[in-house]
Amino acid sequence: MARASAPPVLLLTGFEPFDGETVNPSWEVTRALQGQRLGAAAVAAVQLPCAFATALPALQAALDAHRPHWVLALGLAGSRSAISVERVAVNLVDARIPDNAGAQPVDQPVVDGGPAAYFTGLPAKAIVARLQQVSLAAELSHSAGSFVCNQVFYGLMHALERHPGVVGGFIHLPPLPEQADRHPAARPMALADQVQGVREAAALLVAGAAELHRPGGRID
Ligand code: PCA
Repeated sequence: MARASAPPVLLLTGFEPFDGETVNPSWEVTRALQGQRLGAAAVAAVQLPCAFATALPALQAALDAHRPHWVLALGLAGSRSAISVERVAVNLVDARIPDNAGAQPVDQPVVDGGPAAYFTGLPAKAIVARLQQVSLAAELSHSAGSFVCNQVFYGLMHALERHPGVVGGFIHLPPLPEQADRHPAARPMALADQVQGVREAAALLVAGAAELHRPGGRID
């Protein structure tokens, strides 16, 4: 008997805790959504190591294993008070602190000979507008930094060059309330709100929502 065909996969990745912390909202959100249906998609959740040498091999293994139609990579931005949809990944690694394996590479490319940058495949402004509509703190971001998150974002967009039709991007999340002491400059966001924000973003991605071409840049 023919089996119903499996639903297309949305690969959701989150990072393990880093910098001596015991929790990372990106993994808490990712695992909360594991196995759920988001519109047409089934969510596959994968944890990535916060280590330059192993993060991209782990991402590639997840791409090979799940053959997703969509990829949403998440990370913590400890200084931010809003869900930040990243627009640009740069071909640069410059680590301010050591990663979880003790490596602290400085001024290296993510991909030797790769282009200087990639733009996100997400409808970034449409996602920010939707999150704000449902009263979640959300913003566009023009830099994902130069640590492991930017490396994964760049490596993801580089890998997707070879997979036309697969759409992906990166979103940074603010700290959780239990991380407030470690991140005094940021306004934390409850896990339930972060999960809701990522669900909304993923739903737009899976639905193929168009980008909103309205002003959203910065002058600073
Ligand atoms: N945030 C770090 C790496 C892992 C994470 O969750 C970053 O922004 O690079």
